[in-house]
Amino acid sequence: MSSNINDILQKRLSKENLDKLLALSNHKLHKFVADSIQLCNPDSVFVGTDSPEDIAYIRRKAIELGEEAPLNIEGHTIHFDGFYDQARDKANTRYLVPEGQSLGANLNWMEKKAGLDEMSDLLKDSMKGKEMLVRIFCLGPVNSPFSISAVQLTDSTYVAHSEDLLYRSGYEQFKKIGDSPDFFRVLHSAGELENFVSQYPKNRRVYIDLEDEIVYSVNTQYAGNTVGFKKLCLRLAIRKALREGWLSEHMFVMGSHGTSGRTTYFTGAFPSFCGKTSTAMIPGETIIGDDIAYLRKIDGVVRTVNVESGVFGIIEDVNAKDDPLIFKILNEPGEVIFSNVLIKDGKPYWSGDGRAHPETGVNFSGEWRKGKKDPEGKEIPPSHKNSRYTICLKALANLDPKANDPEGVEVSGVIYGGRDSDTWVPLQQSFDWAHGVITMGACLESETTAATIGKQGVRAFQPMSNLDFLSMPVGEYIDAHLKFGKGMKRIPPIFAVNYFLKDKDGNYLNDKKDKYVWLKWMEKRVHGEVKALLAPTGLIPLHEDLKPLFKQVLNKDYAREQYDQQFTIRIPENLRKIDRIEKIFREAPNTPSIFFEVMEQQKKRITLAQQKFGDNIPPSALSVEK
Ligand code: SPV
Ligand code: MN
Repeated sequence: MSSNINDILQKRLSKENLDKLLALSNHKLHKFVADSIQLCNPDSVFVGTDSPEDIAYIRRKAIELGEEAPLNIEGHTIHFDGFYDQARDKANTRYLVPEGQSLGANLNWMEKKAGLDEMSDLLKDSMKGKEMLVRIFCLGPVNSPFSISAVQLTDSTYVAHSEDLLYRSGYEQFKKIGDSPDFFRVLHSAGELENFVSQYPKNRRVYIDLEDEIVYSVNTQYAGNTVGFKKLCLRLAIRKALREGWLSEHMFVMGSHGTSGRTTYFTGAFPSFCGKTSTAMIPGETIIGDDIAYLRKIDGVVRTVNVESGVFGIIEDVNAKDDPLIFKILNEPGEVIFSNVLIKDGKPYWSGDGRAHPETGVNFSGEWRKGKKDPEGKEIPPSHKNSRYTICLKALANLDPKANDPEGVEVSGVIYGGRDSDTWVPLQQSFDWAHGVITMGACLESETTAATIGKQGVRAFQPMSNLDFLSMPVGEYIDAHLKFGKGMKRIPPIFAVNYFLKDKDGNYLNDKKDKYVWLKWMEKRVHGEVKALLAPTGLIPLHEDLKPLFKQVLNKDYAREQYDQQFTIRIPENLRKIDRIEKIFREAPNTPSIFFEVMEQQKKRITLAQQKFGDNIPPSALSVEK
């Protein structure tokens, strides 16, 4: 350790905290902490180990300092983010790129030196009067080929507490990496607080230094901008994965339970608010994770782990009927952080909870009463649309027994899904890996939602549901997926689902629970137990296979007319989609040529089918695959 670093740490840390830090003999870690102390100037520094006492300290401090308040049920707390700090801030989240390099026109980036200068100004003395919390986590299970160590420095007890629920403790794991420089770093300050929320959201900045693998975040508390190991380190992991030949994805991991006791594991990529968590939580199935997965090819098969150990879930519409398992956790003793819901007499309420709501209370706007307007004159709802709950996965009764397996689980199928009201059928399978990667993953589009700041309901390009987090030109990212498909002993089939298809009058064509059936069909398909129809866009289920599944899973009669309406191939819409996506990739740098070849083949198939059958092709016109 250089004497300067040593001096700072000796001077600014108590003996107990210094001992905990120095037990990790890693120069880069010590330098990161010392540099950050000098910049942010905290009054004190707390170093957390994996011990229950250290974790309890953070939980206690969150309440003492007012970032969280206890609710009536034991272990439940409420945290509010600022009125203008309720979602991921895409516009102010930028990559820092060394001089002379470029990330192209589609990613939000700036020159590194200018970004670091701006960050230094914003972070300067930002922790004065506060304690800096040093927390060490492990992304992925510990002792695993997937493990990545990660360090968070923050002045927010809410952020540190959330991370204790969402990630595996990694202090002991960190000892194993010794002096290795291979770990992610996150520095966050909520900035000045007023009424426990960041006071200057206009100065909110989230910068990701790709070269040094450091995330900086300031003047914000919303977890998507501050819990560095979620989407911010996902961006670092995407690049690390590209360098090392694996994949880092915005995906759930779940087990579907088929006949004779088998478990078939799927990963699924859906943009926020498009059914990702509810698919991972389908009753009767088991969950491994609901947001971020690492995928590696090990001995020729694809294996995956959940990067996280908890859920930061959307609470809207979580109720006893639709999400019984989560609803139960939200209503019984145990650790839960509610954010941005309505509180009245120590009880949380949110839209779609199935309960009668009080007309007054406290919410993300402060004291609230029905009819209260925001400064723009818009009525403020009782709970914010993006209000959330944070829980540990281990609280869930349906947690898969392999959730923490260091070897991960074998991926038997990959699912892509977006919010698409007019184009894709509810369910189809690709012809092969490249066809799935290109025409399903890379072609994913989704209508925008409340998970990010901005207008909702606008169709947007969403490749692999990962666009918001891409840290490289999209063509290179797709190329990484294509390369990943090479040299596999067992290639997982790729599926595309669409839970949001509407008829011409704007009515949804499917019930929320139809996804239970789609999953069962995919599970059977993986094992070669059902046939499929050959559509120009992919392989679609037969009515005769879906009908008994609807009966068995949902006790519903699935009429042939419903099926015909849902699974009619909409030709002009599919062709327009291809044109939109092709244009994007033509303008993006480094798209592999196979991308355009596969898109051309798809276009040709669709056009030929159009000549033969017209603009809307019912499944009855299609033949069964050979
Ligand atoms: C999402 O919006 O996709 C989330 C929540 O999972 S966060 O990314 O943390 O905002
Ligand atoms: Mn997500």
